[in-house]
Amino acid sequence: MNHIKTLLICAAMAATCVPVTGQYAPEPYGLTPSERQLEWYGREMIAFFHFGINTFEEYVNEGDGKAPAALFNPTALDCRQWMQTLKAAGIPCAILTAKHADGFCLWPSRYTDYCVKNAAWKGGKGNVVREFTDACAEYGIKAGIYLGPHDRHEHLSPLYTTERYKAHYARQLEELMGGYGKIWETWWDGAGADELTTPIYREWHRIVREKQPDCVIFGTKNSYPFADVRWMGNEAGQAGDPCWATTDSIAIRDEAQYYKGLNEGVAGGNAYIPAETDVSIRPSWFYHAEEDQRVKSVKELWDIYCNSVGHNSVLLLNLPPDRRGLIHPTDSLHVALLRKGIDQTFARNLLAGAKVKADNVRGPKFAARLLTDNDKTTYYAGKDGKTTADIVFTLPEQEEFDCLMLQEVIELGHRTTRWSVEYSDNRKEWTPIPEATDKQCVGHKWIVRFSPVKARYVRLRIQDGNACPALHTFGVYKHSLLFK
Ligand code: IPT
Repeated sequence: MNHIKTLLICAAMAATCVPVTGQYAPEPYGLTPSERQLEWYGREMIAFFHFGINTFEEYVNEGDGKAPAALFNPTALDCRQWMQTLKAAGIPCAILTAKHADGFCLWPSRYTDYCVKNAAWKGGKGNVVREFTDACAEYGIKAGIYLGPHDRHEHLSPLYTTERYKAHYARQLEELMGGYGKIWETWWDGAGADELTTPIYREWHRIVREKQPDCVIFGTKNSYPFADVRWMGNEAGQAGDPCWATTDSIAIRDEAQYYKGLNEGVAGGNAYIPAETDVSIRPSWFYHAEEDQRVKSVKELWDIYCNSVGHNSVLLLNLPPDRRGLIHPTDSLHVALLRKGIDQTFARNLLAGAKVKADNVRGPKFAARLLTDNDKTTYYAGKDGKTTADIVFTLPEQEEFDCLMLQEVIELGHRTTRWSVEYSDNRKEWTPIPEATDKQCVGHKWIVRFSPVKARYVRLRIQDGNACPALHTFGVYKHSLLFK
C-alpha cells in the first residue's frame, strides 16, 4: 500500500517537475521593441493636425515667417470637434503642429512674440495647445506635439545663430513638455533642418526624456540617433514591402540607399526603429478651401491603411482644421467610413471555425488554432531551431475571400523572413496567391489584398526565419463593400 502511494507521489512529482520545453515561450530573436515602441504600434493610427498661420494665408504650406501674427484668427475653433472626429474614426492619438516651419507658435510662448499672444483670435488671450491637450484629456486621446526644429521666423533676426537657436528651441521644448500634461509623441521634422546637428538634438532629447519618459520621438536625419520611430521615406502613404522595424543607422552617403533604408528597413539592421507613415488626407498639409473636392476617398484611405498599418508601420494621417478651426465634414466623414470599413472587413475571420493542422508546433500552449482565437494574449509558436512551418486550415465549407492578415509576436523580434499563402479545394493541389507569395517580414501586422478566391483549404507556409515562428493572428477576410 505504502509502496503504491510512494509511486503515485513520484509520478505526480514527475508530471509537475520535469521540464517540458514546449511549455516555455521562445527566446526573443535579435532586436526587440521598447515599451514605448510597443505602445506606439498598438495605436495603429495617429491623427496629424497641421494648423497655424499658413491656414490663414492664400495657399501657403511652408510660410516664410513674415506673415503678421494678427492674421491667425479661427472663427469657431473647437478642439472637441476634432476629438469627436477621432472617436468616430477610432484614432487614439493626435499630434498638433504647435510650431511649423513659419515659426508661429500656437501657445503663448514666453520666448517669442510671434505667437497667439499677438493674434486677432481671442484678443491675444487664446492658447490652441491648451485647448488641444484639454480636449485630448477629455476624450481620452493621447496628445502629441510637433515643435518644428526649422524656424524661419527666428532666422529673420539679425542676431540669429545656430547656437542661440539651440537654446531658444530648448526653452520652447521645456514649455511644451513641462506644461501640458502627458505628451505621447514629439516630431522632429527633418525638412529644412540640416544645420541642426546631432549634438544639438542630443541636448533637446535630454529635455524630452527628462520631462516625458514615455514620449515617442519621431526622428530623421540628424535626430535619428534619438528616434523611437523613423520616417518611412515618402509622404504618399506607401510603406515598403518588406518594411522591417530594424534598419541601419542612417548615413546619407547614397540617396537611393537612404530612401530604401527608410522605406523598407534593413533585415538584421543594427537599430530597432520602426517606420511611421505620414500622409495628408488632402493634397496639402494645411487646409485650403480649394482642395475641398480633393479629399482622399474612402477607397484611397483603405489603400493607404493597407500599405502602412498593413506593412508593419503606423499611419499618421493629417486632418488639417480649416479657417474656422474645425475639421471639414468631408474629411470627418471619410475617416469615419474608413473605420467602419476596417471594422466590417476584419469582424469575420473566415478561418475562425476551421480545423487547424501544423507540422511544427511547440506544444499545446502554442497550438496553431490560437492563430484564429482573436485573443491578444495567446499565440502560435514552433519548436526551437525549426524555422519553417506548414499550417493547414480546413474550413467547414467553401468561402470566398480577398484579403489576409498576419501578425507576429513583435516582442520576440523579427523571426519569420519568408512566407506564402496558398489555397486548395482538395488538399492535394495547392494554388498560390501571387500577391501573397514569398513575402518577407511580418512584424506587427501584414495585410495582403488580392482578387477574390473561393476555397475550403488555406495553407500558411512559413518558409524561412531567423528563429522558430511566433505568430499571433492569421486570418482571411472579405472586403467591406465600403472599399469597393
Ligand atoms: C521630409 C524630410 O526630409 C524628412 O526628414 C521628414 O521630416 C519628412 O519630410 C516628413 O514628412 S521633407 C518633405 C518635403 C518630403
